[in-house]
Amino acid sequence: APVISRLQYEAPAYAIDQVTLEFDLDPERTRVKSRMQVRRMPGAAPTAPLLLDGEDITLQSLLLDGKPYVYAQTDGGIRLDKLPETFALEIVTACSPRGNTRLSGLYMSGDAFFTQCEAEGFRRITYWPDRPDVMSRFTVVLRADKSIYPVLLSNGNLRSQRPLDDGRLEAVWEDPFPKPSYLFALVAARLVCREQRIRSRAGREHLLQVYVREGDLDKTDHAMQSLMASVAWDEQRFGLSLDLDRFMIVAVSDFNMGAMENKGLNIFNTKYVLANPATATDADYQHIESVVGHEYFHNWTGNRITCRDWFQLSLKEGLTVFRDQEFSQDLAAQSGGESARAVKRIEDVRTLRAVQFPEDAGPMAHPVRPDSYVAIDNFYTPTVYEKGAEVVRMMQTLVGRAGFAKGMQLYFSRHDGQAVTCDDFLAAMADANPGSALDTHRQQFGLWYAQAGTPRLRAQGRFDAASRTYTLTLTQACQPTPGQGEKQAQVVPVRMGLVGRDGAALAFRAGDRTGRGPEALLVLTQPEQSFVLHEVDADPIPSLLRGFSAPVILDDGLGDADRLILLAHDTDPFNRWEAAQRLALSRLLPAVCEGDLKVDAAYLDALRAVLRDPALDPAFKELVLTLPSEGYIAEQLGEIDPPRIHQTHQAMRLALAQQLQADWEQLWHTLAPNRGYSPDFADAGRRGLRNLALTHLCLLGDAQWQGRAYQRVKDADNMTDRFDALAALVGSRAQLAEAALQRFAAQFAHEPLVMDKWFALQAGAPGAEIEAIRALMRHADFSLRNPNRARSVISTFCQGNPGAFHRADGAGYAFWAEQVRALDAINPQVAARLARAMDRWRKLAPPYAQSAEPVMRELAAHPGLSADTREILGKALA
Ligand code: B3K
Ligand code: ZN
Repeated sequence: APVISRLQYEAPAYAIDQVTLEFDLDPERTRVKSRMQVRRMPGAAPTAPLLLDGEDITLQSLLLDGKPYVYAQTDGGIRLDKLPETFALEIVTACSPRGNTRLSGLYMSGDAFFTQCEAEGFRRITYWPDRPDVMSRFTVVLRADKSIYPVLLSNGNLRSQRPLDDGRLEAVWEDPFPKPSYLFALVAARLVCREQRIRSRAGREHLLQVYVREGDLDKTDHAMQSLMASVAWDEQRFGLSLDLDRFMIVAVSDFNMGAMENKGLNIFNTKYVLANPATATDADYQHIESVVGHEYFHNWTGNRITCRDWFQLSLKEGLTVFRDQEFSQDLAAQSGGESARAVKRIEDVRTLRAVQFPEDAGPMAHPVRPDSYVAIDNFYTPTVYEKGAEVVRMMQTLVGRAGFAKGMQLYFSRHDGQAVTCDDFLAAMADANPGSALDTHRQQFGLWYAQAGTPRLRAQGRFDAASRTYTLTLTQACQPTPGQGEKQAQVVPVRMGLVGRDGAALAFRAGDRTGRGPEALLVLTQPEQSFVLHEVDADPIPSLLRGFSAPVILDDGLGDADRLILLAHDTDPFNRWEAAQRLALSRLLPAVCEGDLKVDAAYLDALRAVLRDPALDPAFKELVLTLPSEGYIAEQLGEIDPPRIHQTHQAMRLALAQQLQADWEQLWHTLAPNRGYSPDFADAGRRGLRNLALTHLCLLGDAQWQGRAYQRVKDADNMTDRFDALAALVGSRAQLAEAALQRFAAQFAHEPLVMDKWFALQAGAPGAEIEAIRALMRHADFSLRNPNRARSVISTFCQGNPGAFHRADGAGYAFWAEQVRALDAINPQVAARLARAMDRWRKLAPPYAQSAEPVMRELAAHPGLSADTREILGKALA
């Protein structure tokens, strides 16, 4: 498959102003008639051909202005030459939704029709210039058997609906907004919906709907609440109102990813819609809130202003992740106060470090705005999403919240209705904030879009008592990444403060024009730069990169004593947490390398003090007491021995369980639940910490605590407590684990999303053997075709259970290769994701790397492999 390069971009030669699509829906053979109004773009050569993409569809007829027209076959579609300036084009094609196991284009889930068109699924429905910079007004006519598909949905407004003589139903939908093909959607199914009428701040009435299968209606309340909160938030924070009369969310259980922002008709993985206290955990509730928000926010950032080409994906994704993060922070703060914001920020940074940092250090490292790809689906990555969001966040840090809102306004006034680039967004932000650091350094700031790799910062400070100055010298460097040997210095906003040895915040003055205060924003732009802080009264401990003000790796040069002070006293909650993580790492890393783990009294006392501090949120305590993940530990080491990391990690957890036993017990008793279940910040935080206590107490192997956990699996009144108790039993290899698992499965056999958790818990269990994974795959409810289920077993084992997956005998790798092949034949997108489990193989210690390589090479040589999977393996082996 060819490599597509960013710099090859050419504007489309033809515009399609209007299209009417008629669907005669049939599982085996769906007929699609497309009638387009085509116009040559001003500036395009009169000889320019019209290129239409098409994949896995059969062309039945093609008429130009009502007459058959000759077309040429191309690699991925057809080409029309010698065209008039404007014309009507009518194309009839057929496709087979039942046979579409890739879940891209028009496909079946159970006996219902759904579509997924981003990035390149529309070409699997009809011939079309399937690129985001071609925007059209869509009218959609759907016809299907009324008895099986009583609900027919598409984008925009329902114009009419009527029964036909042949027992079918016909619905006509019209989307008032021009859109690219990737935002097209249809649904034909037997569904029920929860409805809500709302009036916006602007005074307009809207109908919100959440569509699910019969029987799931009692799990739609939270999604609807989240949607209403999203609508209100975007109006309040950015002045962006819902632009449609009707906004629909539809849940489907077979879906490649989380959800999709189709205009007015969001289609969601059931995982991000369905929740009630009996089936969903606190984490599920949170994810639903943020994904509902994310897709809704795309209505402006993505749909009203879209991407010129797929290299600009982060224009909509980075920005929309940033927006959903801010939304969740604001909601958390509403119920949990300001410290809830910090908790959400810490969780987001933890995700970034767990998934994006390794990507940036591995064979798939790419800039936030990639330069080339083979399969665009491979670039829906943590770099484009999460690092992209950090880049947008740095802009906000540099121009302030109000300045950022101004930048958004300018962005919309310039580009509403257009398909634009990441540069356009940066330009609007900088232009709206003249004289800001973003404006001054705009060109250099653009390197965040262009350069891959995580910059490393080193900090060194010197206090001079005589002049009362503290000189902070920062250096930055970035390792080479594939295709980028040399890196230039980037713009790094460093939010910082100074802490005295007594723990008190020290005031200082950062420059001539700033006043004396507890905090400053330093803007590093050089490879090495010194900042002189004035009026410093005592030798300080620097608290750098507060709130994680830039996505970099920081070597702060601090020792244990400094970190203990920061953990106990820093006014920045992020850096308090960070101090705890670093204290844990400085005990874990030597133990992984040399084998003897020391958990000293100073460290334990510090943790105890956090647990006992009545002023701190339970959610924050839980984060402080959660060790860095095994994956994050691995990234700190030159050579990775996953089983050894796992053993050390477990040993440390056991030590914390033993040494803090009295505190865990105390927490268990004092955090007894409020009556009734609410997923709000405060209640979820209490549950989280209490269940962390139970997890540690079970680790002790104490029959009494394991018995309590078993009791909770039996009688908990919500899924969070039930599942956490089950996980505590499985994670501590308790004897009762097996019985608890069986009980749980019997109770939730008819709840697929709960069963996904049950499968995943076992696939991720410490010491899971391959045979146990195969046994899960022989379970009557296992299916390779359902992405959620396949991921719950196979990806959880291969990507989420490093201690068991990496084996000296290489059996894990052989299993992985077998599953990648099997999945690839069904669904390349899902297979390519799984293929990435081996991204970091070159860093593996012997014997792991040695046993991985031949397996990977053999898999890569398999002739039938999809372009998606081939691209991933090719890069890993390059
Ligand atoms: N835009 C979609 C992702 C589409 C993935 C295609 N492989 C979901 C989202 O980011 O909101
Ligand atoms: Zn998105």
